[in-house]
Order: sequence, then structure tokens, then C-alpha cells
Amino acid sequence: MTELLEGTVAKAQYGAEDIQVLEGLEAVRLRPGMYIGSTDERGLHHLVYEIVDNAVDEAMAGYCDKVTITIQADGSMKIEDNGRGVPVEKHAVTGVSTVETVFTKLHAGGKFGSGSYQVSGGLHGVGASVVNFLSEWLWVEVKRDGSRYRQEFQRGRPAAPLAQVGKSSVRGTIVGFMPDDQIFSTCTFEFDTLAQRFKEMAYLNPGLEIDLKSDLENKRVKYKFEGGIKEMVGELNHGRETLHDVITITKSSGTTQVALAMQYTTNVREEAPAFVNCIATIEGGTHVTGFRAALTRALNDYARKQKLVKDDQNNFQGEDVREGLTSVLSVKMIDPQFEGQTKGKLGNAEIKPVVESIVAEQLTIYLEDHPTDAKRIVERASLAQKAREAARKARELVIRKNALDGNGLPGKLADCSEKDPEKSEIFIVEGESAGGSAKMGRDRSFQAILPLKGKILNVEKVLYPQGRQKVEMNGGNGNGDGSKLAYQAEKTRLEKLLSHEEIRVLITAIGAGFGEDFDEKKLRYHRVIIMTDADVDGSHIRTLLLNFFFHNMPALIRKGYLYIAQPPLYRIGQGRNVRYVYTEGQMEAEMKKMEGKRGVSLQRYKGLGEMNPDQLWETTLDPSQRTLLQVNMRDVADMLDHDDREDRDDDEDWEDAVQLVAAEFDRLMGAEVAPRKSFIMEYAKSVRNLDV
Ligand code: 28F
Repeated sequence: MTELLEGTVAKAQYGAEDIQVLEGLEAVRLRPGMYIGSTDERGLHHLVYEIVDNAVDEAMAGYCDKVTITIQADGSMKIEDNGRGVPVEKHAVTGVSTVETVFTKLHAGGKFGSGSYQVSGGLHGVGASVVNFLSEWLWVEVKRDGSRYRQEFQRGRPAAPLAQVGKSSVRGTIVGFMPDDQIFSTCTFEFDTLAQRFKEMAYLNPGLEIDLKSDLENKRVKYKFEGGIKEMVGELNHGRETLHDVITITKSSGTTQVALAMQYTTNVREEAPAFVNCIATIEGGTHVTGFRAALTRALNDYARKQKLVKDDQNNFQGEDVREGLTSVLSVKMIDPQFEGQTKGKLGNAEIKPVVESIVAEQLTIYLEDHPTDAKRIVERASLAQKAREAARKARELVIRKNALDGNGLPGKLADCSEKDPEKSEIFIVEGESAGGSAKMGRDRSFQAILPLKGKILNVEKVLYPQGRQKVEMNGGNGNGDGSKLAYQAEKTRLEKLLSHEEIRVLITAIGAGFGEDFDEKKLRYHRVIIMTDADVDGSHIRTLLLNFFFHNMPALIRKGYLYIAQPPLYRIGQGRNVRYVYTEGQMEAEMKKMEGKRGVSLQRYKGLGEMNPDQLWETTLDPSQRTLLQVNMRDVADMLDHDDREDRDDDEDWEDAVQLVAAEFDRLMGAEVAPRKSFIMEYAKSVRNLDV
């Protein structure tokens, strides 16, 4: 057994060679973020998912049909399943019980297991030991072979070996743990966060009952969906007009299981969550690529074969066959590789042909067996295709008219001298006065400044095609195939969007076009940095800019090129000592330290314009001192999730949500002091429930 670190986290700086010799418990406690992503609310909840995943694995293996999760009165967590129970006998490799092995050896499943499970969920298989190492205490009880066994741990260290403590006529595993408050910034489990995740898990594991309760709040929910993802699609399409019954495909190929449920609606948006081993793949990946390729191919082949399209009609493109489609794709496989900015993208190349051939084959069979549904789906895709072709014409016209394809740079852009985009950055600054400070404070060799007028970006309404929210099937009412409407709608939308000078300036300065025509090779900067005031207007503008980029330049975000600057809130001075602080909490702590000292000055920066150029450089612009928050799709999608819903029409609601999200953003920005690489935001729906 390795020497175990004492209960506290070492504060000293460790060099690379020191880290190499650390293993297991020490490594996890020193770098918890590497194992569970973060030590905030998200990381905390990962602990629960890790343990629940083990129970779900047991269910997927066919030995368990119920998992019970309890937030206990003392704030600790208890998770119970009715599976076989973790084996108790001495483990051949470790020499201790399998129970102790599972809870004290990193990657116990992969390293020590031999063919334990075919597929496994969990955050890259880190498992129960990580939870144990990051818990103040943890106990495990196993009911198996007529006996009840128990073992307890303190901060990952066994208090005693596994022992038989009684008899039991049933089987299963129970784990109780208290997250370590030396590790986590919060140890409060959120019922609704857990409920949302477990509902998803119940959909993805048909027949599995997940029972979540809180003794703290006296809350309880139970989820069990015999219909699995078919029911999930039904729920997603609740209240939407649909074209046919939900289509389901489930088939295995070797050790990979593919499940797909899909249903077309008359809405224009696509909603297509995808999962691998019950983990949401928000950035897509090879399984999604395979599904999309199959869908396009199957529908084109069927439409041609059945002569449902004219000979001179173009093939459907992917977006034509996905318009209005609600689908859930769930793949279960061995050893998934997650890639991308948020590790939300499946990388295994071998999965694409597997999913593609299963979906193409099964979908073709469905279409041939259901000609009425098939005809409606093909018509639906034809309408989308005509609308797309019409919108493209409108777009070309508007872009030509607005001279966005020209080369002239906007006059208000203070460009940098560097021409290599990789070395260049642009600050999008709110207001002329802040722009002035930024222009003077920057390093003009590689930093460009683009000042935008405040309050100009109130353009949410033109971010989507407004005239085409729904598709009229059966020829519509006098609109023909709807392409005239689509043309007009797109033309109006773009004209409105581009009637905002600030938007035109933004697009031109960044240089890569927008929407479908966005070309990242033309980007003039690889860091696009939003820099707004730390007030309500500032956060509103930031939200609108994020919204703009999300809808018009998503590739900029996917590449990791979009950032948010973090200007300080206060300047605390005492004689020649100056400190900048970024949150209210930091300010209060600093001022307490200064108590009793003479000549202490406190300045609150209401806007960037109040900072002189040197201060702005030191605090916000200088790459060696500043903190930038990198924006990722997951966070923005979460933030904007609200607007995928039908209630977008309700202006007040939307405005409200924007404000709430802005406030929540500020709250979270203030919550953490250390530099962060990404920002975390709950979506607007849940923001309503928070004290902001
Ligand atoms: C509350 C959390 O962790 N449930 C679990 C099992 C069942 C087996 C198992 C778990 C064997 C080789 C490790 C039983 N019988 N709930 C849970 N139920 N782990 S965790 O085996 C552990 C692996 O390496 C189990 C036969 N095979 C497996």
C-alpha cells in the first residue's frame, strides 16, 4: 500500500517531478480538477454521478433495476442499488478485498478488472476511488451471499478492513459519503440539478427506476421510462405539431449498441441531443456525423427511388433533412474517447460507419414500411430545401448591397500592426470613453480596439428567421411552397441585422463573414475579447454579444477564440501600494486587512472609462497579468437554452431572462477568485430559482 498523505491538502508548490511520484489519493486531492473537472458545484455533483454510474453499469449489465439516491439530513449523500453487490473476496492483484480495491485504487475498473462490464459510463472511468478520496468520510455496505459487509474510510483512508456486520437475504450495494469541505467551494447538493440529470439517465436506461429524495428539503421524484428515448422524444415534442409517430431504431454491432428515436415537427428548429454511455455529447462527434450522413442518404435515396422529387431537383442537404427534426441518439460502447473544448465530442473514428450503416439500413426499412409517413417527411425536407435556396439568394443580395464582401476596414477600428491572426487580438469595448482609455492603454503592436456604442445591440429579434417559425404542410394557405416567404423573411432579417452599423462594423473588423458564409481562414484575430463595464448595461451588452456570436459565428466559439475580459471592480490604495480586486467579497476581505491603517483609499470602477490607460493595461489588457475567460459552446448554449422554447414570442419573458442570466453571470464571476479558463452559467430557466 502506498504511503498516504495526511488529511489536509498540501499548500506548497509542487514541481513536475514531485507530481510524478504522487499517485492515487495524493494526486487526486492535489489536483481534483483533473479528475472531476472542477471543485465547484459542478465538481461536487460529479461525485454523485460517479457513484450512480457504477449502479447504472450494474443495471446495464442486467443485474439491477433500481437506484435510490438520498440527500441526507446532515447534507451527506446516500446511494443504493439492488444489484449483485461489489465482490467481497480478496482481490488477486491488490491483496485486499475487491470492495477496498474499488474504493482505493484509481481506475479500479480498468486496471484491475477483467471483463467486468461491456460498456461503462462515468467521467472517463475515474470511479468510486476518486469520490472516496474527495470525501471527508465514506462508507460502503454490500449485501451479498446472505451477509452484510461494511467498510468505512476517512478522507480516502480505510478505517479498518471490510468486515461482515450482519445477515441479509437481499443483494445490493449502498454508499454513503460526505464531500470534503477542504476540497469543494460548496458542499450543498442541488436537488433540481440532480433530478434533471437522473431523469435523463432514466430515459437512457429504459426500465431502470431512479428514486431521488431529499431529507433536507422533503422532496422526492421517481423516474422510470419503459419506453426510454422514445418517451424522451415524446416529451421534447410535447406541444409541438408532429408529422408522424416516433420512429425508433435499436441495434447492436459487435459491442456497440445504437439507439435512435426521431420525430419530425412543423417547427423549423432541430433538437438533437446525443449521448455516449449516458454522457451528453454537446459538441457532437463521430456518432452524430454517422447519424446525419445516414439520414441524408436514406431520405435522398428513398425520395429518388419513389419519384417523390423531380429529376431536376437538387439532392437534399443535411440541413434540409434535419429541419424540424427532434431526435435522441444514444450510443453505448467500450472505451469512448471524448475530445473538444469541453470534452463533449466523441472522437472514436470507428463509430461513424457503425452508426451510419445501422441508421441508414433501419430507416430505409421504416420508410418502405410506412409510405404515408415517408411521403410527409420527404415533403417536409423539400420545403426546407426550397426555403434554404431562397434564403441563400436573399443573403447574397443583402451581402452584396451592404458591401460586406469588400475589403475596407471600419474607421472606428484602431487596428494593430501585427498581421498574423494567431498573434493578434481585438477588444470589443463598450462606449467611446472606455474605447479611448483602451486605445491609449493597449499594446498597439498586437492589440486592436473596436469601440461600440452602448445600447446598440438590441437585436435579439433579428438573430433568427422570424417569418418562418413553422412550416405549413399540404401546400400551406396560398404561400405556395413557402420559399417566397423564406426569401422575404431572410432578406428582412438580414437587412434589419445589418441596418445596425455596429453589427456591420463588428463583422467587417473580425473579417471572416458571418452565418453560413463564415470562413475562419479569413479571421483577422484569434482572440476576440469582449470587454464591457461591470454593471447591468455592461452585462446586458455582453449577453447580446454572446448571443450574436453564438448564432452568427459559432465556429469562433468552437475554436476557443472568443473571450471575456475581466476588469477589476475596485482599486485599493495605501501610499504607494495598490491592489486591484475583482469581486465584492475580495474587496471586503482586503478592506478588513487594511482596517486601522492610514491613508487607505477605495475606488469603485463603475465603468472602464474611469480607469486611466495605465491602470487598464495593468489590470485587464496585459497578457502577463490579466485573466481572460474563454467562452465555450456548452456554457453559451446553456445560457441561451431558454430561447429554444416556444415562449420566445413573449418579449417580456425574454428580456427578463436576459437580465436574470446577466445577473447570474455576475454572481458566478464574483464567486471565484482564481483565474478561470471557462465560465460557468446556469441556463435562464433555473436562474429564476436562485437568489440573485
Ligand atoms: C451505490 C453504488 O457501486 N454498485 C456496484 C457492482 C457489482 C459488481 C462490481 C459493482 C469486479 C472487477 C471491479 C458483482 N458481481 N452502486 C455500486 N455493483 N462492482 S459496483 O464488480 C466490481 C468489479 O473489478 C459485480 C460480479 N461482478 C461484478
